[in-house]
Amino acid sequence: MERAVPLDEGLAVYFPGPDSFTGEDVGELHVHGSRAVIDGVIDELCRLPDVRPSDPGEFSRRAFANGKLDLVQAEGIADLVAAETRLQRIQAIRQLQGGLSELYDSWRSRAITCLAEAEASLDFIDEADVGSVALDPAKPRLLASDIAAHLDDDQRGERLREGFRVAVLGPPNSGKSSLVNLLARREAAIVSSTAGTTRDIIEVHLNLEGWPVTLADTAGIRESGDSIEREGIRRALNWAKQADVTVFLGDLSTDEDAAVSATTARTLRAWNKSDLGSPARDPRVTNDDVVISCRTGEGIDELLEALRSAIASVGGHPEDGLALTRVRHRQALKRAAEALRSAAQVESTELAAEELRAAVHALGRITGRVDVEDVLNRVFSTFCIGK
Ligand SMILES: Nc1nc2c(ncn2[C@@H]2O[C@H](COP(=O)(O)OP(=O)(O)OP(=O)(O)O)[C@@H](O)[C@H]2O)c(=O)[nH]1
Ligand SMILES: [Mg+2]
Repeated sequence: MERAVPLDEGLAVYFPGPDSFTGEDVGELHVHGSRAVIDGVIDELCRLPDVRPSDPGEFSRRAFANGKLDLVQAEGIADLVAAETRLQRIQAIRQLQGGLSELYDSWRSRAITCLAEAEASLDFIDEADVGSVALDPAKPRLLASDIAAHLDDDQRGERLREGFRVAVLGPPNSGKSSLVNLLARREAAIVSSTAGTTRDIIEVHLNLEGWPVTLADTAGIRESGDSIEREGIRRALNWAKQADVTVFLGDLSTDEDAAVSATTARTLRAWNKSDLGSPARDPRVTNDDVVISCRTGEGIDELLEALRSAIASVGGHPEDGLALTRVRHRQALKRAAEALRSAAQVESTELAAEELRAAVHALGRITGRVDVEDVLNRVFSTFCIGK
């Protein structure tokens, strides 16, 4: 028989409620992080009666149930765990600390005030002093426009959470793959002097001074008889349509005029192979363009700076104000703003009250103030286990 051997040497910490993360009494075991140690400890623990592994997000869900956090803060935790860059971290920690929750709750309480006024005027409808407590339609209208201003943000918070999409487009052989490899600092894409090398989209992830960026190397754009290459070009243009910024990379060593106009996103023009061409005398190069060489590294810092500033101009800065971070919030806010606008318009106070109740409910669902079992299941199931 195998002799009993300890599983690990570790640390046990006891957090008594209600000051623990979940509000309950919590014990933590700190062990060495290898697969074998973790599996061994979990197997042993699960032999005990009433012990089971936690579900994804279960700790945060308990903290929510015990009033330690609201739903928006809980989502802030998930974002903090997933944050890959400094600016993503700043946005997530601000959300965790309750900035967005305060904003949404303040809107909810303004909607409740409107509702109370509408209901009060309904209650006193038969009495002599009707009118003294009537709902002033300017109030829901103003609240709706405050919410609309928050919604009209170019989705900068959501983009920062998800990362900015930057497409590198250009004619075949201009050095798109060379540029992507240089920025990614690895040989992600095949580089060759054969025009039409890249067909599939190759995505690499960059941290551009805190901005999370997905950079895509794409197939060179040209009229092609090859069906696989044509499919690559179709994908390239498609990806670029969804991009926040497009880098158009021209080739100074050829004099072909290669304009790509298929993208709606903001476009940065760069010309590669300055070591072979003479950009100063090239009529295609304008003052706004960046001249680079992937071979010598010339102009690469300048290109990165131009890219960073293009992204910053679509992205804003998480410290400049509270940005909407999730589609879930956006949908609820849209619903609330619509209901508030109707409340300001309808003739009957009864209908106005109905709309205001819908607005209060929609705003309450964001932070989880109202009964939202369906929302809870959706939110917490995206968490990782142990959070
Ligand atoms: N002299 C010089 N050659 C370069 C430079 N950048 C890339 N090249 C060369 O140009 C050729 C094409 O480079 P790629 O990076 O494969 O070009 P691409 O735009 O990805 O080409 P496709 O995938 O075919 O569209 C290769 O032989 C590279 O070594 C540069 O700055 N100077
Ligand atoms: Mg390529």
